[in-house]
Amino acid sequence: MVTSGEFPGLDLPGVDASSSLEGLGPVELHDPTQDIDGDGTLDTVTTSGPEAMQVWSDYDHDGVADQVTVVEKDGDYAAWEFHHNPDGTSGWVRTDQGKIGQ
Ligand SMILES: [Ca+2]
Ligand SMILES: [Ca+2]
Repeated sequence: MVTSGEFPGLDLPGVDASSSLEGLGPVELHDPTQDIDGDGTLDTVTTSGPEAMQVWSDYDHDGVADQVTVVEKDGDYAAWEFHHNPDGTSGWVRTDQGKIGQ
C-alpha cells in the first residue's frame, strides 16, 4: 500500500491554470519537502503531472496549504490563496493568472 508520506504530494488535487479552486475546501499538506521562504522550516510541496506543475505552500505550518501556484507546460499560470473570511467561511481566492513571458 502506498501512503502519501512515502510520496509527498500524491494526495493533492491535480489542477491546471484554468481550473477553478472555488468550492475546493482546505487542502492538507503533509510532509513538505522544500523551504521556499527560507525560514528553516519546510513549507512547500511541488507536484508535477503531464500538463502542469503545482507548488503548494503552507507558510504558517498548520498542515493546511495557504497558497498554490500552477504552471502549465505552455506557460499559462495561476496562483491561488486560501482565505479565512471574517464570517467564518473559507475558500480559495485566485490572486494571479497569466502567461509566463507576456
Ligand atoms: Ca519555510
Ligand atoms: Ca497553512
